[in-house]
Amino acid sequence: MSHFIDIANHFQLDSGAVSAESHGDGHINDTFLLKTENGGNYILQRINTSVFKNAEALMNNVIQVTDFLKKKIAEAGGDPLRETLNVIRTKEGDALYREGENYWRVYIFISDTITLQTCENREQFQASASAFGHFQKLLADFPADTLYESIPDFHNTKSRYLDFEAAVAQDVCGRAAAVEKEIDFVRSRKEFAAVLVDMQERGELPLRVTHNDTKLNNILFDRESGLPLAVVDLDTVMPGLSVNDFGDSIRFGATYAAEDEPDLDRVNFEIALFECYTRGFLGECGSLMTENEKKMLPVGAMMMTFECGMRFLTDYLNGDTYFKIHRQGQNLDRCRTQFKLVSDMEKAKAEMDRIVEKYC
Ligand code: ADP
Ligand code: GN1
Ligand code: MG
Repeated sequence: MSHFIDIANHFQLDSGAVSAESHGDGHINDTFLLKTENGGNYILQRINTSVFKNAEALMNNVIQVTDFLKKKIAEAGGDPLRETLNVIRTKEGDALYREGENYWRVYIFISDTITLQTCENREQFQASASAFGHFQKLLADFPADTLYESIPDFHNTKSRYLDFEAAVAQDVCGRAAAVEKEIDFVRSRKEFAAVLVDMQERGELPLRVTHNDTKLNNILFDRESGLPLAVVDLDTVMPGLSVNDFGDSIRFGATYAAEDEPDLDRVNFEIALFECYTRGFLGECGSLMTENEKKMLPVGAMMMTFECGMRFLTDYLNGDTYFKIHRQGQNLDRCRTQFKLVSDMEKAKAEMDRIVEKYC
């Protein structure tokens, strides 16, 4: 504890740090709620440098993006201190504090908010869609070429497939034999994995500045109004496909089950939630999207769900080195929920197409 406080005191806080408690349910960074003598609240994060190889370039992205968003929020009469992340610098004026191999950063804690680990109702999910759609719209004229690619090939499902095959071949933990069913599930969709990447390479889908990690718990909802207040976790903002931002929200939120629910009978793709999200997302940024983008939204949902399941399986085979786990087998459970959702979506594809058409 005192170590975290020492780290925190390198930043320009309102007064001395007094406590740092583990906070949130992110799978990547180490996040702490930091409190100070004067009652100040901050988020202290240790950046996961095995995932983000260049913490300095990453923070440069975050600063550029948040400065840009703050201007837009202020122009619209919003509160830039609550509606996006605000970086607190070190006493030397840097965006990061480096301690050996570790890189730390501090944000203003956006108080009186909640994060949801599963969707509770349709209205809430539709509101989250508007928030991510609005985020996409705000970044429509952000200069994409100034962004560093914080994780190369992040949503390149073709290279994700190769990573998966490498993990099966190496089988470092001897786990492959017991997950043959899941391995076959991925292999039988090898061609599908290429669909969106190929379209982008052929120029049929445009690259935009996207969030790339649009799960529900990366939105802070105002505790009082229940409405989305801020989109957080901006580490993966970089050029990407709008259909993937849409799709990643669907994979996490269009079910009432948790991402790691072990009982697959409880994991169902909810078409009504898909419809709410489609309505909210297209309502905000549909006018910016091309016909191909709109048409491929259901494929985006299937692709992100498939990709995430494949990534969880790959990590399980590799010995759980990427996604944080809190119990044995958690990445395999996460993989299975995703594959159950993919199967459901495959059956519901015609209905998803019809819904998208309705809101275009
Ligand atoms: P990870 O990359 O590990 O997912 P996040 O940046 O998403 O880390 O942070 C983890 C959680 O911490 C978020 O889901 C959210 O609940 C909370 N959080 C992050 N930033 C803030 C903030 N500025 N104010 C309040 N809560 C925050
Ligand atoms: C990670 O950081 P977090 O927990 O918001 C991951 C996403 C996955 C998600 C699965 C940088 O998101 O890509 O979809 O877990 N983020 C990174 O829940 O890999
Ligand atoms: Mg997160």
